[in-house]
Amino acid sequence: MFNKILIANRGEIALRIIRTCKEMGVPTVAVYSTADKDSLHVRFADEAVCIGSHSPTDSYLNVPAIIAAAEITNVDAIHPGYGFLAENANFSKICEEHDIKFIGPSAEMINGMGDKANAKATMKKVGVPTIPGSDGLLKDMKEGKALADKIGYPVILKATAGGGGKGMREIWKAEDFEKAWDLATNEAQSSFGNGAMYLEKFIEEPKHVEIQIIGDQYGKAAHLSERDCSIQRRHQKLLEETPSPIMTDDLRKKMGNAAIKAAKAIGYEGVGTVEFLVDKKKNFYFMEMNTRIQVEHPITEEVINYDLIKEQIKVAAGEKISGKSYFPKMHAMECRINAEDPYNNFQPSPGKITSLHLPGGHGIRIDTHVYQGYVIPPFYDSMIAKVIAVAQTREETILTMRRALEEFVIEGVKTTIPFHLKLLQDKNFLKGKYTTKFMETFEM
Ligand code: MV4
Repeated sequence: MFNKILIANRGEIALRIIRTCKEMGVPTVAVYSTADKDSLHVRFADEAVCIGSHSPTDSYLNVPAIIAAAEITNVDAIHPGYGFLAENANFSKICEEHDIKFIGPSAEMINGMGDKANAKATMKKVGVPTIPGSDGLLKDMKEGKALADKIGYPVILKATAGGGGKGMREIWKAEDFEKAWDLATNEAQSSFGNGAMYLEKFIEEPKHVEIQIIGDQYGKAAHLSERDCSIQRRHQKLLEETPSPIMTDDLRKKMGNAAIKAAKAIGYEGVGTVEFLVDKKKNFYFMEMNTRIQVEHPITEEVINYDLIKEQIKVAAGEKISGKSYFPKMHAMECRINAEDPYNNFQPSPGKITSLHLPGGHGIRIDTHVYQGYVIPPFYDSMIAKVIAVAQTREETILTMRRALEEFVIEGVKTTIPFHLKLLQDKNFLKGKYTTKFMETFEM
């Protein structure tokens, strides 16, 4: 096991990692920006090092400062959490060059999956279902248009360097192709410095269902069932649940096995997520692979009784996994509580939390770094808490979640709590009938 772990992150995920490290008897080092000097991750870690100003590029993305903090404190591993440097191949490589274990995959693996057309080609080669479309990258607009005419509209252009919806354009008719091509390539070029595109048939009103996986350093891999993440707004997830309302035992086995095949094909090490789109006929297609621990990991932990961070650290330290997969015994849901105003286009609402009462009781887990008097800085993402409800059935989970959200008192900032309470009353949501288009028509 590691002697000491540095956590290159902030907020609730830094706390989440510190808590597991404590249980494992592994000392921790927090790094923090000047804006985070009063944060709980700084207080809960055994040591803390200030690495720069409030600006992420100066602190949580500042590789030389983080490596310097790691060397000074003599850690032998770095946990990147999610966001920031978690999927930065260069950072993974620099850690390796400094003999510090990056708790996550190698630079090659991150690059291989970070290039979306390459990831798709890798999956197609080993027999994981992919969406019909171009064979790799498109040479030019003309090639794309000819292919779109052949496979039929609607189609979607995707930036190979993309993800999170940037550099992506739906195209519904041939005459719109050229304009969409220009918009997508320009956006990808300016966002990622890479305008390369691939093309797919557009799947209408899909579900976003992802499979959690874990792989060890010896070629073993297992799946840990699915999460339904279809409730998103502008590619930001708001609520996730497991099992997915559309899941069947048969579909879970098929998707789970596809995800294991994906992991084994690339010799995946660590925890990861294989994202799929599921169409109306329950055909599923590989979309992307995330090579990090994700925000919504707790719902999986709750339904299979498994500490994903602990297992992630263990495989990074070279421990073996049994290779058996896990199937849900419970139902769980996560509501992301963001400091945003749901009545005003989800505008960020940073500032001081003047009053706070967190819910609790049976079936409720709260992952948060905030406390009464805490000032939410405007420089980072607006998620301030995750309310996770777990119960035997979906119906009971919804009742527990509603009860918890009603108990939640927070003053001084606006939050997404009223949105969640409304969502949990929506007729279609209650029936489990929702796709990635759900939020486009949802009215507060
Ligand atoms: C798609 C799609 C429909 N058809 N691909 C969105 C982000 C990126 N990871 C892929 N995305 C999509 N790819 C085909 N061929 C629809 C989306 C999509 C989406 C996917 C998952 C969750 C929310 C979404 C919202 C809009 C579009």
